[in-house]
Amino acid sequence: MRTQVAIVGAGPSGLLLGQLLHKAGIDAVIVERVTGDYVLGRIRAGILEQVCIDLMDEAGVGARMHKEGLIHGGIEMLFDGKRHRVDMNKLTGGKNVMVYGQTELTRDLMDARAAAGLTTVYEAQNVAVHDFDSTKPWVTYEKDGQQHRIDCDFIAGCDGFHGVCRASAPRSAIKEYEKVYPFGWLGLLSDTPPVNDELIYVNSPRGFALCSQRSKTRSRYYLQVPLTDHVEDWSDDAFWQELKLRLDEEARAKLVTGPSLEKSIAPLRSFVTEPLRFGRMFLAGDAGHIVPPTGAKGLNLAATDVKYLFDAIVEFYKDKSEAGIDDYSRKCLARIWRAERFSWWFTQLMHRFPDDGPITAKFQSAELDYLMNSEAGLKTIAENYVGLPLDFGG
Ligand code: RFL
Ligand code: PHB
Repeated sequence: MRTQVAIVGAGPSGLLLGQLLHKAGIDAVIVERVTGDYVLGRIRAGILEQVCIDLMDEAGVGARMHKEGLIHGGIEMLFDGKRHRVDMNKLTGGKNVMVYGQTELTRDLMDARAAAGLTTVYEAQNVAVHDFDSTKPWVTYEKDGQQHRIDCDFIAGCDGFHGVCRASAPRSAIKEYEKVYPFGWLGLLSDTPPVNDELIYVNSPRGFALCSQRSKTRSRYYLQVPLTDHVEDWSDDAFWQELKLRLDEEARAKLVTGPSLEKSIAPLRSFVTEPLRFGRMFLAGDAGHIVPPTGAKGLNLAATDVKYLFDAIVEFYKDKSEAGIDDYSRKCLARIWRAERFSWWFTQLMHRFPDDGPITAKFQSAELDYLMNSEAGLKTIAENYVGLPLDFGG
């Protein structure tokens, strides 16, 4: 098989890139290790920045998102038993975020791809990337016991943190930066009305908690838990009990509990690969970087990588120029490090670190108190949370 762009991975990055390329008349094939249902079963991000919303529109798949997504102009911060609102809309001159689950965004992209009759090879085994240091790279995979080959101009590594593309880059050409946090997030999804109209980020003596949502009738909650905890050890009741202990009086009284639809523990990690380009192979999304979810940046960063990669590929075919692909890594990394910094800072501000003494909790309280009472402090949170503009800093 021959295509212009071989995309490895049918998560949000791969599907969004595939859809944008299709709209621009550029041919792409996606190979994915698992089934489409498996991809849809992974409950992950829930907050879209405007850049991500705009890209869904550019890809022509924004209709359901605009109908069902919930616009949020603020978040609440709970610490020392009191809630404070960050009016992001006012602080950023009218910017908002949207509550729309990664599952829904992925489903919209999958449906559009199927409707356009584009090729996605699900359950592709032993995907391998070849000769990406030449102008004739190729990808192989096995399916139903048969070996297949895709010849292409470019390989897009959209295969997540555990993918094959980054792992295939020469070790001598790659530098990786990593911080693993000493706790995880236990998430619970339930068909119960959210406890609050807006998200509540909680710094409590028992650890971090987050009250999020997917719709007016579906809630997503998270608890900071030790890395040694197993999801099987957390009954729904135990989860709700612990969440209540981390909330304020009003939220405790308002919280509606119910059976979980999904429960899982995610580890927290900051991770960046440099560079993101190896000849004719590019890394995008979680394949190149991971943020702890505290700043809700993972999916949004993936979307901006895709935007930059898409623009560069279009420039290559339409203008016969390699300037865009030559600049891809630098441009992405500038934005990635800004989001990495914010996610790391927000994580250390809001969590209990097992090796830190009581003084750290006091520092956190004092910092939160400062932030909530300073226009500059509030603005710092707001402008990072809604997402820095694409042209920030040049
Ligand atoms: P994905 O979604 O991991 O998709 C990669 C796809 O590549 C496939 N793949 C392969 N295909 C072929 N051959 C191989 N060898 C392959 N290896 C892997 C995988 O099966 C998969 O389908 O990466 P992508 O597309 O870059 O999207 C990134 C986002 O998914 C990610 O940034 C966010 O979900 C991160 N994240 C969260 N972000 C938020 O903003 N808020 C959250 O609440 C949030 N929760 C999470 C998360 C990430 C998690 N992970 C990765 C463990 C919770 C979890 C558990
Ligand atoms: C979510 O709804 O899953 C979510 C929202 C905000 C975050 C992380 C996760 O910071």
